[in-house]
Amino acid sequence: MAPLRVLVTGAAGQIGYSIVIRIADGTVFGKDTPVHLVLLDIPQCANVLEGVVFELQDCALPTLHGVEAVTEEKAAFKDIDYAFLVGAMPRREGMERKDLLAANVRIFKSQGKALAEYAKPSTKVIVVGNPANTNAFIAAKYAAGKVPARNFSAMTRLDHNRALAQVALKAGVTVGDVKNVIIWGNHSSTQFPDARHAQVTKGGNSVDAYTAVGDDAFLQGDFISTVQKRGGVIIEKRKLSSAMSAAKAACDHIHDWHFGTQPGQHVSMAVPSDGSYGIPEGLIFSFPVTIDGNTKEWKIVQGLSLDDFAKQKIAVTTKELEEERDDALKACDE
Ligand code: NAX
Repeated sequence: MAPLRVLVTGAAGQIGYSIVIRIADGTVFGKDTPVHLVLLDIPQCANVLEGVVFELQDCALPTLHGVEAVTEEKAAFKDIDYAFLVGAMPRREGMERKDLLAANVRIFKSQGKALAEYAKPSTKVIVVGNPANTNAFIAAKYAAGKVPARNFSAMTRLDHNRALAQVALKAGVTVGDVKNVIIWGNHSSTQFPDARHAQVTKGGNSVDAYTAVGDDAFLQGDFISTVQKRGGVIIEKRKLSSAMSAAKAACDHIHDWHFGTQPGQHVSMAVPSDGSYGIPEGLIFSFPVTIDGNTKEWKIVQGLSLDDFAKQKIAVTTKELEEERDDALKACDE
């Protein structure tokens, strides 16, 4: 079997350091699937990247058939099957939101073009670098005609995993007993973590999360704000942003895209909207999705009921994403 060619950008960074081992050791694509890892970062990080390559070699992993460090997009994107786009321009002190967006538009425009020019048309892309949804939108725009938009996604799986954990803690079960929470919208503080359709296995029975938790005020209050603000709390405590949990979530996302979701389960993934739930078409919006492991195609879960509370929350995150998209499109032309 030819090894899967997997690109990680920003591989000299902190998420990069936690992600590469899980891809290389078979956690993401299985213990029987050989992988060739391509690590991209900016030229100033070439030495750090080389250190990561050496460490991966020193891990002596049978699934890792090759690993290379590159600092140019052409070499990075050539013939890849999967891309973890983690690298992005971080917000520096005094930087306006508009400047940050413009810097990231430049990066993801260039990477979108590189995907179109060098990658396999079947390449599947997860964007982790922030603002993740809008970065994915820009990359997809510039890869159009070669890599279909539905092969682009942004990560909200960390928010999804945080939501599972919060429900489990409150219901007094382990996280494996909770499924089908939903993150709607943007990977930002406007996201809507929704437990209305979640299920919990308790005492051998499957019950809805509202029954299992028995505290509606929590699920419509602290639960939502805890998940929305978790990233900030981690920075406050660790003085660094989430890395271990972000890397694990990115690996969960691609694992499920590659192997499919479990029967009766959905996961949250930001994907181009097809108009479902009234979300404008093309917006990269986090939805509940199921994935067929044979075709590797995702489908947005249809027919979930949304009450006024949910509709209002979804409207807020939709508006934010539309504004981000419009600002990014303006920056594309500048
Ligand atoms: P780090 O600053 O540790 O690493 C980022 C790396 O990207 C650096 O090594 C940098 O040199 C590299 N880089 C910058 N521009 C690049 C380019 N054009 N091509 C290739 N590499 C480039 O950040 P880290 O903590 O690893 O976070 C990475 C990104 O993930 C950030 O944008 C962060 O905001 C975002 N996050 C997204 C999350 C999500 O749920 N979607 C959660 C975690 C994380 O905050």
